Amino acid sequence: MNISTNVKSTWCPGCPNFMILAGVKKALENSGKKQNEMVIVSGIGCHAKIFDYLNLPGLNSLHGRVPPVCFGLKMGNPNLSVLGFSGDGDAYAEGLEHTIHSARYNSNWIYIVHNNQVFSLTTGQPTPTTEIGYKDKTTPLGVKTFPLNPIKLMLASGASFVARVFADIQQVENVIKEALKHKGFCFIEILQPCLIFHPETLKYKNKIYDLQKSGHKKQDFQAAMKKVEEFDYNEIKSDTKIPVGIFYQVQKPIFEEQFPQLQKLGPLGWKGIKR
Ligand SMILES: Cc1ncc(C[n+]2csc(CCOP(=O)(O)OP(=O)(O)O)c2C)c(N)n1
Repeated sequence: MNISTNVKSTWCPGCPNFMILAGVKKALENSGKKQNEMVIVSGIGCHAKIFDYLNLPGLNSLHGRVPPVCFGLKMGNPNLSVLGFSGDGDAYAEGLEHTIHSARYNSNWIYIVHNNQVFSLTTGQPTPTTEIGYKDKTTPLGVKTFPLNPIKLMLASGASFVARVFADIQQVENVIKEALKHKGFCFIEILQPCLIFHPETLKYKNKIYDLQKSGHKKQDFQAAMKKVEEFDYNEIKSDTKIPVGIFYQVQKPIFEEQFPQLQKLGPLGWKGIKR
């Protein structure tokens, strides 16, 4: 299966979003799923352009509203594999409440957040994960607030699969493959340096280390909470090592599986039901 499109890319040359796209394609094309068994949803921003480059059904939704659209799709047809794509502005600013409740609901879909620690499409304003001191034309005196740690937030909110990877083809492919096997809400953050507005974060590439290779036990909540503390999104210039991989994975009740009427739906979802 080939899920490429002929749409000309408008990402900046060399943008790590190209790596994310390549990793997503590899994972989905080799998933054994048919094109009409998968649905993609995007927010608004540079990340959202991925919608144009994947030949899959879906919705290019509103800024910050990826989770309710994914959740709605899952309610309409629980047989679909649903993947949502957001930016950090999308997921942690405008749409933060949806992100939290998605973790709590544990509906079986995959949320992929391209975190470049700025609002890139609108030319680099700070988001909730931008480091203290970052300056742009809207914040000439520099950011004064400590960044949010989204991994910690997702763990605290009850997510059953919490991962972070760097925008590297292999890492993205591997984590999506694992997420496709998981039953429940999967939160995947991808560290995606923005070469234009936040190029310092490119150094993350040399600071990451693999949680699974280091013996981290992903079913251990306390161990995950401890690992999360190692990188706080503020020390982007220090040599602090950044753990990547699956922080936490457990089986919890899945929202849609608790409704018998949803279990009866065939491949067409509600569309296949005679009323
Ligand atoms: C409701 C709403 N608010 C604000 C905007 C303006 N807007 C468009 S893209 C964008 C930034 C997106 O940043 P992020 O989600 O981090 O994605 P990135 O561009 O960095 O991939 C904003 C604020 C919008 N389109 N809709």
